[in-house]
Amino acid sequence: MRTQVVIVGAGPAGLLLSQLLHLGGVEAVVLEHRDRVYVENRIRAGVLEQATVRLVERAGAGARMRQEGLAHDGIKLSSNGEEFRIGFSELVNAQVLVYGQTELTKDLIAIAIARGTEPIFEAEGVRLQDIEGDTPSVVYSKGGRSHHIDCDFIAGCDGQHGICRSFMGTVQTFERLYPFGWLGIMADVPPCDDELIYASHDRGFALASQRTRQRSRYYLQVGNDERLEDWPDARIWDELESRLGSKHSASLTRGPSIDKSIAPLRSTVTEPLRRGRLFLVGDAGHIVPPTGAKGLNLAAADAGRLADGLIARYRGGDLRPLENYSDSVLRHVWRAVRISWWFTHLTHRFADAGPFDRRIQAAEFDQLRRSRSAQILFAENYVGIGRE
Ligand code: FAS
Ligand code: PHB
Repeated sequence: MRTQVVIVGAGPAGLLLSQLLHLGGVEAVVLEHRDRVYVENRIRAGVLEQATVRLVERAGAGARMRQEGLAHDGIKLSSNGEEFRIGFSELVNAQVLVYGQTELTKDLIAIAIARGTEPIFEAEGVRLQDIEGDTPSVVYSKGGRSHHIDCDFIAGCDGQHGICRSFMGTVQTFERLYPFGWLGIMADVPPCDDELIYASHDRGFALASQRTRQRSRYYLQVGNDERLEDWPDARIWDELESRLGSKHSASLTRGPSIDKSIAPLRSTVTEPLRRGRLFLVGDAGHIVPPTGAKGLNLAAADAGRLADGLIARYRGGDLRPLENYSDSVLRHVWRAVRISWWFTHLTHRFADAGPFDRRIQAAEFDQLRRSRSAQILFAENYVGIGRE
């Protein structure tokens, strides 16, 4: 088999890249080691920046997103129950769209099937060959048969646990592990507020998010040693009520969880993001804590940049966008890593933080509450530094 680009991974990065390339006249094959049901039901992110919305629409997959996505003009921040709002529209004339990554994945797979570019699911044992040469190739097996694909380029879109990073040879890895994780719960109950609430509390961080007006998504900061079985629904609802503050006690509708998980928080960046004909895209190249809602949006931005570079190369032979891929993506990634690191430090409880650190956190919250220019900077960072 021969194609122009092999894409490893059918998450948002791989699926978006595949459709943008297809529309740009570049042939691609997507290899995914899970089955379609698993991929379409993975619960992850929920906030799309405007740049991401534009890329999904450019890929022709934006109809349901536009119809069902919830436009948000601002978010609320709370410190020990004292709450204030940061209005994106009035501060920076921008919004974000609340639309589950799960739904976005379904939309991208549906459009791929409609265009005859469906990913190859349950592709196992993916291995990359000759990525430094002019004739790279990818081998995999499916249903007991092995397959070989000759190609020009390989996009490693296989996420934080993927294999493509292991073919990058000598790289620099920058890592910050956080001493806590997020316990996430999904429930078919109305959200406690019409906007997202990021709550910093002496007991720990909490986030009130949503998927629809009838489906809520909440998170609690928990220790890295915490186990899901120690968190029955009732304990989660009680802790959310404590951390979100009494203002939301009446509006915090409880109900049975339809999904519950604990994910560790960390920042990781791999440099460079290219080796010969192999490019790392999205989580395969960088991970950020979900505090700033950047992970999915970074993956989409990477996919857009690589698509533009590959289309330019095939259309007219201009290699400069491809040559600039790693540096331009890393500039954007480090800005998002800093924002996510800063917002995590502002809102979470660190066990080794003493009274001095907590006063600094309180002073930072106070400046954000009082200073319009601090709120403008926050809003610019949250709604998306987009693509320069
Ligand atoms: P993905 O991990 O989404 O996709 C990689 C794909 O590659 C997967 O389908 C995987 O099955 C496949 N794959 C892996 N190895 C393979 C192999 N060897 N061969 C073939 N295929 C392979 N971001 C936010 O903004 N907000 C959040 O709230 C948030 N919550 C998250 C919760 C969890 C538990 C996790 C893990 C991440 C979360 N993220 C969140 C980040 C997340 O949304 C990612 O940024 C986003 O999924 C990145 O998309 P991709 O780069 O496509 O990687
Ligand atoms: C979510 O709804 O999953 C979500 C929203 C905002 C974040 C993280 C996760 O910062």
